[in-house]
Amino acid sequence: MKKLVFFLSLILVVCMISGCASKSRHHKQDLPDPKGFNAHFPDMDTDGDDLVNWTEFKDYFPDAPPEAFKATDLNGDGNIDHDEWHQFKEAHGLGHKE
Ligand SMILES: [Ca+2]
Ligand SMILES: [Ca+2]
Repeated sequence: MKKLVFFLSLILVVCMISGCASKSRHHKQDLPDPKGFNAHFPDMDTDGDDLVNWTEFKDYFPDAPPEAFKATDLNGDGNIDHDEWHQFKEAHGLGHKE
């Protein structure tokens, strides 16, 4: 639970740094706008190995700090796999169409 709170604050910071509020319409005041991270996995996985490494992540989200990548890489193997990405999206209510 503590981890989740940390993670959510991290996303908020990431959101502010990357200025995602300016990219997408901000209508929910109670949540950091996670739409800046609502990417399709294959769009980030540019070399098509079904894993998103830090370089690919950084290419896709140039303003993202390493902490955001580490937080998403749940098992800490240095890559974000499909499952981890989906868990990240679900944690932010992005897994389902609104
Ligand atoms: Ca890849
Ligand atoms: Ca991983």
